[in-house]
Amino acid sequence: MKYTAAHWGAYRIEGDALRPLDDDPRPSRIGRGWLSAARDRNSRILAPMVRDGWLDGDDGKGRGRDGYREMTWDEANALVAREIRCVRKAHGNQAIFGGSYGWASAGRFHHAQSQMRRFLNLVGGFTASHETYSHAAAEVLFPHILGLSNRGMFDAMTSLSLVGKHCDLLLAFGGISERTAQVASSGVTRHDIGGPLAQMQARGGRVVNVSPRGSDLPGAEWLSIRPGTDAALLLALSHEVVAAGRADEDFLTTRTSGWPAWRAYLLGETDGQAKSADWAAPLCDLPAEDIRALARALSDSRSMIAVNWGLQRADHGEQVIWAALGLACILGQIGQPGTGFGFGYGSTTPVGRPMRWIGWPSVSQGQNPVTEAIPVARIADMLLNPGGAYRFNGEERSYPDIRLVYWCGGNPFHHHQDLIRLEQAWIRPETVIVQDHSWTATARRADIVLPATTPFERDDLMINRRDPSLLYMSKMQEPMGQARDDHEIFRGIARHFGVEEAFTEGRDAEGWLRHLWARAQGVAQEAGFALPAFETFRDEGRFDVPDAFDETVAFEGFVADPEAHPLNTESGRITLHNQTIAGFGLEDCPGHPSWLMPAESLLTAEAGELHLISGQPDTRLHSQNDRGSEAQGDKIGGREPAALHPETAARHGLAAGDILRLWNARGACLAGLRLDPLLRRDCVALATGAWFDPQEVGGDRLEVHGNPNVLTLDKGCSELSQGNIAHTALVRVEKWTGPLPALSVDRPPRIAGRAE
Ligand SMILES: Nc1nc2c(c(=O)[nH]1)N[C@H]1C(S)=C(S)[C@@H](COP(=O)(O)OP(=O)(O)OC[C@H]3O[C@@H](n4cnc5c(=O)[nH]c(N)nc54)[C@H](O)[C@@H]3O)O[C@H]1N2
Ligand SMILES: Nc1nc2c(c(=O)[nH]1)N[C@H]1C(S)=C(S)[C@@H](COP(=O)(O)OP(=O)(O)OC[C@H]3O[C@@H](n4cnc5c(=O)[nH]c(N)nc54)[C@H](O)[C@@H]3O)O[C@H]1N2
Ligand SMILES: [Mo]
Repeated sequence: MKYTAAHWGAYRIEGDALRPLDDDPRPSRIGRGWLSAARDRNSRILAPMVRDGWLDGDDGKGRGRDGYREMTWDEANALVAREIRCVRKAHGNQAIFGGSYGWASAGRFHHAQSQMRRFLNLVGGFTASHETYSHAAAEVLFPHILGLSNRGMFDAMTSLSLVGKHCDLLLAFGGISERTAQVASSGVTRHDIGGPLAQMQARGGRVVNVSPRGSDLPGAEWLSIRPGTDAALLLALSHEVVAAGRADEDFLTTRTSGWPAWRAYLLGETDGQAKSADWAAPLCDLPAEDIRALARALSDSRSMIAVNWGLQRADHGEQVIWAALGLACILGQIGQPGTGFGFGYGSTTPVGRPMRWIGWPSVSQGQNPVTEAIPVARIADMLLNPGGAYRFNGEERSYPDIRLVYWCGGNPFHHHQDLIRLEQAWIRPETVIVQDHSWTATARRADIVLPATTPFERDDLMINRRDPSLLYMSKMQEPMGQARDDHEIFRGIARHFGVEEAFTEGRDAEGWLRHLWARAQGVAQEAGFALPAFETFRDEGRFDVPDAFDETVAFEGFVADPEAHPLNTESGRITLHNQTIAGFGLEDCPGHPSWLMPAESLLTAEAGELHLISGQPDTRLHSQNDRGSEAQGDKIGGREPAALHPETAARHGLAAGDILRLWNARGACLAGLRLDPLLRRDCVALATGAWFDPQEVGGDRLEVHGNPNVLTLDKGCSELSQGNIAHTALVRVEKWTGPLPALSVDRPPRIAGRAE
């Protein structure tokens, strides 16, 4: 049997078609648009390219506007090697930015970033980036307050199956959405998020969706909170439980540190403002009586406070997750099956899935001799302010001076906020090299463009610790045009530096798959089971890990015996007031969970402004497959759909199917209107990922396709984490009455010698 896999699912290859696995209960809709996207000759990069203006020394000004000319691979490899050498010699390796954030594709060997880092490390290293766009605030905060690593955010979460069996009241901030649970980094064979919640409801349990969108958890009670105010609601719930004398003082005294300081804040002893239900009600736009009733219900039941990842991609995103943890401590149910605190349920498939965690091998990236690194979402700041000072997690730092950007397997002109500002920053480096299979907005802003293969065009292994099955990914078609595997591309460049042998270790791609499989066999043996021979696996295509499902109770050992199993925090306990963070003296991240007004909020908005929700798209993975049939079929007039409540639409004189213009001081874009009665009246929802297509229209710069990142704000959550704040933005909407500009991203840029 032949298989292939993607971050959104696993497929049997049947002739020229893909079939979801028979045992996948709810295959992702993203997969339906995969083949058409990968085979679209108008989106695929068919040969190595170099930008016209760069050859003429235009200082980057033509990026995004220029045409390209084709090169041979020999020319391209020599050119890339020459550029790396020049920059290295003149400025040192830290002038090369290889942060290259992005999801690339599934598959253990052909992982674009791993290949790139392995190569750059062999030629002296590069400036890296740390954390993710997904959950940077949590990645920086959790080690302080919970002693939890990035990996623990997956492995250590209480299993949703236990929530289904034991929880009576699940408060889900941002919901638990099948839309986002379609995806798991490195591949997923089964989609099954909904079962436990249905089980809970069948037992008479209450599931409450706290969100501006009812669709974030269909079938649940809906608390339609004003976006950006969840921390205030959590503080108020905490206050009400404490004021009613229902706080679990034993848990607070023996499992947490800093409780007296946080308690004083909740009760208003430090700032004269009790964080009561009456205080929070007008902030959150929820009735005070409902907040009090919810607080009573929480302390009367077996309860779980769950927060999705999206909530902390917001200004002061640390506060909401810390306040949620604080409330769970006050309720004292952490460490029990199905109750307590959860982070990220639904935000991807594996969070909360019962799982036996096995550490499968991967390709070694080597050691980076350069220690310079930036918080991932500070890319535009870095390019705009070489030498500029910034703070991160208690450190005073300055930005490196970047001369060469190498991006491989990510799309910053999808993922970054305030893309018009990023365009300005992107002019700064001397050279931009992008390796991708498709003409993404980032590839269109590169000087040297190298065409990579898609997973359909190579053999690979899907082996990841978050999925219970291993798949042999079989090649389905020949590479399109002159596309090469990322490994092969770097091998060709490595030759120019005399490190080809060090890069390949003498193996070709098949040799690497065999090598990884042999190492995986060793790992399996240690785990007490045997993997088949490589050839057997390749023929059969699939191996299911035995006894793969293991339920987890988060912090069980610590709660049972905090002395014997202390957390890796400053006190060994959960910190409700953290002395280290307090010692940093940050105004935007104090020493305990606090209410801080976001940079933009409906609470301070002018008349006519709406809150923008730019979450993950249902039809694709970020910008991937946007040119495929599933995403295209969802567009309105060729534009990304934006949702408004029917009453809001009517107030603006808009009807379903209209084209609307969304704008603020940072930018403007077009979108097609879809009505959604389950959206708050003061919000507009426009998913990420429509290929960025800014044009000059009537003397203004207008993104004509529906990319929300021309509207979002490029600012860190705080000086603690510097995470992105994609979910904090105000916009205005109006009907677009002008002629509808044609898209330009549906065809390649101008290429010399090729017909337009
Ligand atoms: N407004 C707003 N912005 C957001 C978010 C939000 O909620 N709101 N979410 C943020 C989050 S959480 C994330 S994770 C980011 C995601 O941002 P990205 O991960 O950058 O988005 P992708 O579109 O998945 O980019 C992956 C790129 O890798 C390329 N690729 C795929 N396979 C290969 C391969 O084998 N080789 C090579 N060389 N390239 C390959 C794809 O063509 C694509 O261009 O976006 C962030 N941006
Ligand atoms: N289909 C699909 N699935 C994906 C992805 C994809 O591109 N496509 N990307 C994957 C990635 S990389 C990540 S990181 C995860 C992200 O997973 P999440 O972060 O969970 O996803 P989002 O869509 O950003 O946000 C989920 C919901 O949070 C709600 N929300 C926004 N602001 C607020 C607020 O202030 N308060 C409250 N209470 N709710 C709010 C919105 O209504 C939104 O629908 O998704 C993954 N899953
Ligand atoms: Mo993400």
